[in-house]
Amino acid sequence: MRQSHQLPLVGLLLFFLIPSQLCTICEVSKENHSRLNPLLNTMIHSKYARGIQAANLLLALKLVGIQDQNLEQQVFQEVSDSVEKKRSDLTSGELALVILALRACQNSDESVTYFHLVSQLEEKFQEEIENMGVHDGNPLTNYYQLSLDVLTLCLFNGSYSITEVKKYFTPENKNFYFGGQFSVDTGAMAVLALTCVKRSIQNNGEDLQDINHYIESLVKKILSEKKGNGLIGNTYSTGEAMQALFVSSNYYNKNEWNCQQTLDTVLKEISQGAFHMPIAAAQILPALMGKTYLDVNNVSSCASGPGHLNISIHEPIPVEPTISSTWISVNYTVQINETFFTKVTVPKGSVFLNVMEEAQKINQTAFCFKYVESSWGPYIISVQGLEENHKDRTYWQLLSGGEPVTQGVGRYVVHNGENLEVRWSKY
Ligand code: B12
Ligand SMILES: *[C@@H]1O[C@H](CO)[C@@H](O)[C@H](O)[C@H]1NC(C)=O
Ligand SMILES: *[C@@H]1O[C@H](CO)[C@@H](O)[C@H](O)[C@H]1NC(C)=O
Ligand SMILES: *[C@@H]1O[C@H](CO)[C@@H](O)[C@H](O)[C@H]1NC(C)=O
Ligand SMILES: *[C@@H]1O[C@H](CO)[C@@H](O)[C@H](O)[C@H]1NC(C)=O
Ligand SMILES: *[C@@H]1O[C@H](CO)[C@@H](O)[C@H](O)[C@H]1NC(C)=O
Ligand SMILES: *[C@@H]1O[C@H](CO)[C@@H](O)[C@H](O)[C@H]1NC(C)=O
Ligand SMILES: *[C@@H]1O[C@H](CO)[C@@H](O)[C@H](O)[C@H]1NC(C)=O
Repeated sequence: MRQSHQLPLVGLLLFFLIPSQLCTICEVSKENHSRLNPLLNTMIHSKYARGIQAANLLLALKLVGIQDQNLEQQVFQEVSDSVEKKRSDLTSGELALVILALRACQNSDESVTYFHLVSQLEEKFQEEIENMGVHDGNPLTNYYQLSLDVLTLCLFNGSYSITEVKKYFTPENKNFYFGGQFSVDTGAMAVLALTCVKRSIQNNGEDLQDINHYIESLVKKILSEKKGNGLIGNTYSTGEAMQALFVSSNYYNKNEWNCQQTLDTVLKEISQGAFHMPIAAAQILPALMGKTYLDVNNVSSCASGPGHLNISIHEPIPVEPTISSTWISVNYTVQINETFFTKVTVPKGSVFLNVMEEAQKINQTAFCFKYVESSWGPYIISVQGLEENHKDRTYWQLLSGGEPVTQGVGRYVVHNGENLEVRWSKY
């Protein structure tokens, strides 16, 4: 009786005690390293990287072991400056990224100067938790950032409560979804955070079992977003999903994920210019070199050596302006409770933003809008004077043919006859 009850448990324990070396990591082979050059060029020539974008770049470059002192100094300066300028304004996830970037691949004795940043992160994480307590479970920011917080606190000896992690990171939590759609980026970041937490748990108690269960369930959700071509979620979540799958390979079967296929598709997308934005390049690069954010506090894993990226920096391939003298026409709709529609004519090669600008010229009342610059480019904050509101979880969603687009207004290239829409939505 006792035995039959215990045997499966022992099996379960053995299963979860299998060392992390089991990780199946597929990475771009040495012969194919040159295919990463477009990413590196984009990152290295982004001279005007600011704040969070700079932090993402520095983190990625350190992880893949690129030694370019000048660049590192430049990005380092950007990160430090932005911390000095607006430390108290930084969101929790911004601060977490800054810490990850500054401390990545550094011996812990060099990092004494950053100690106060970690304690500030502890406070900001608590503020997120408090906000969830009084605002219907909504954090100040989002779960992508809360995951970055836990990951960073866990990696750099910050204090956080496992009980709170267990309470707030249940896979069913609504914050893993935007408008009913599972956010692969968010789930992947949570898997990285929970994996760090799992590794830090000393005894084999209930905590370990629960965290294991969360990881398993999130991994399942991530894998269920795998597309026929191997992308996971979309082009821009695939890098982070790969990182999550690298560190969680004992939670799924080999035949559930063909890493090589994912890699091949990403390489194809690189050659087609899909990662021509520094932050997009920075988010995909570590995974392609077999690295994850869990490696940042492991100096020997970061240190460059044979087999590491041998970089050849070229001048960036000029992106020939595709704007031509051919004109195309698209339908443009603003959807609130009412529908506002117009037909817009723009030069071939125009982006979503150009269409919105043209529409605004046609009818200022119906189509006026505002945007702010962010690490991913222009972000639409208001249309017709109606402003997004974090407390109500409202935002302006971008769609084409009724489907959400995977790029912002500054990057999404429009096609002749397309039905574009900005929709007042909730997440
Ligand atoms: C949370 C989130 C959102 C939230 C932001 C509000 C909130 N509550 O935080 C919501 C749901 C509103 C959102 C909306 C959109 N998002 Co979003 N979002 C994210 C996510 C998961 C985390 C961002 C974050 O907090 N990063 C950490 C902090 C520290 O960095 P940050 O730069 O300060 O973060 C801010 C910006 O990223 C900004 N933001 C969020 N999404 C987008 C998208 C664009 C195009 C821009 C310019 C800015 C922006 O909001 C963040 C919080 O202030 C990322 C995933 C990722 N891999 O980065 C996707 C991500 C950035 N979003 C993406 C997209 C496509 C969108 C939408 C265009 C989707 C759509 N079809 O409508 C819209 C933006 C439309 C607009 N108004 O311009 C893509 C961008 C890909 C690309 N190549 O441009 C990402 C990478 C997800 C993905 N894999 O598709 N998003
Ligand atoms: C965290 O603390 C442990 C033990 O207290 C120490 O061995 C480890 O080096 C520390 N890690 C960092 C990144 O400071
Ligand atoms: C290099 O990439 C190509 C195309 O993705 C692939 O077919 C080939 O096997 C790769 N080479 C190696 C050595 O992995
Ligand atoms: C650090 O990285 C090295 C090289 O990748 C690896 O062998 C080692 O197991 C890692 N150590 C930890 C604690 O993860
Ligand atoms: C890096 O590239 C240079 C020139 O392309 C070559 O001479 C050198 O041997 C390469 N180093 C490694 C470690 O592959
Ligand atoms: C849309 O209509 C609903 C129900 O009539 C109303 O409560 C809401 O305020 C309207 N929203 C906007 C943005 O006009
Ligand atoms: C602009 O749009 C508003 C709202 O649909 C409409 O009432 C107005 O007549 C339009 N103005 C012009 C000049 O078309
Ligand atoms: C665009 O709008 C026009 C009406 O002005 C409509 O006839 C056409 O079918 C729409 N285009 C598409 C692709 O739906």
